[in-house]
Amino acid sequence: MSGLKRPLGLAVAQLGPIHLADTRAAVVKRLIALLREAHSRGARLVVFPELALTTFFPRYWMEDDEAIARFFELSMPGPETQPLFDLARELGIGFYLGYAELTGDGRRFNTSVLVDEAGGIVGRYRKIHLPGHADHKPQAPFQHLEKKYFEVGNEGFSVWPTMDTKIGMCICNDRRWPEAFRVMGLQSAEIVALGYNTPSHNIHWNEPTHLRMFHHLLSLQANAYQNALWIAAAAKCGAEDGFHMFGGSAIVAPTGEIVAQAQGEDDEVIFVNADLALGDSFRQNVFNFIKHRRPEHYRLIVDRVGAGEPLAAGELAKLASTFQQEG
Ligand code: CDT
Repeated sequence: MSGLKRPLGLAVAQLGPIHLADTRAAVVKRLIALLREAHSRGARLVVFPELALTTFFPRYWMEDDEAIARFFELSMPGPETQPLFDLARELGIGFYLGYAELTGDGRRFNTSVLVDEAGGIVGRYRKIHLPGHADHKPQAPFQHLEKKYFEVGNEGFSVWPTMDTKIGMCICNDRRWPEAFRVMGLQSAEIVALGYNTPSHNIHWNEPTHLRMFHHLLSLQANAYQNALWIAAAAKCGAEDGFHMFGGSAIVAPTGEIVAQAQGEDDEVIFVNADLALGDSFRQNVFNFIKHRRPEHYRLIVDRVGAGEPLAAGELAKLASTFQQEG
């Protein structure tokens, strides 16, 4: 007897580097080994990283459509990923997998899927907060071309009732935006799965290296606590062809505490027998949304994109007075 009220075996499968020369088949073999390990440790759900099938290709400037297309999947599962889905069904374990999606009509998204214990896709998320740039920066040590290679996701931040819980998904840079987690919290998410690839060096400004890891963990811990949910975050990390990305894969409880963290920068499974009921007391007390939220005073969050001038006295109150509460 575990003594936990609603236990769910939750694993994160961190990936070490994937180099340009690595084949899909070799990567899927690694994913399969990690899935087996997660299952042997009691996981019902395992979270793989963002763009888990290839190297983090947005670091490379490419103009040729064919060169770009080789990093994308035309179907999920496809011939190379089918064995992962087959094994998940055989073992009865669900997973989150990030990949580059090329749609039938030629659109490109940075996507993740949620697969249930029967091996079926129950959810799809297309990354909304795309960092980086779309232009070539020849002076930079590497590129971060997510704005060139992907469209902004068009399906919102959904939450899927599955595996006796409610699971939301987001991808990498999304974790820095509280709005993403609040939208999922408002749909009663109990777990948010997320994969990431975070370069250790920020090409946009001279950010001190130690802040990169600090802000990663800070974002996970704050968003888990403020929305009373579990976050399972999986890195792809280490040096891919010499370009380093940090690890720090973690499972964070609704208390905001890190309850498991990867030790290195290679393939590694971390696991927690998560009590889904742990979020209940937060949801019933300090973060009892229906009781305490004041959305009439949050109007600027959706009305404004960038930071603007302070509003004149009375303007905020006027905005609040026109707020329409849902029925
Ligand atoms: N993959 C991804 O979203 N990475 C970003 C790096 C931002 S620096 C341009 C992240 O937020 O971790």
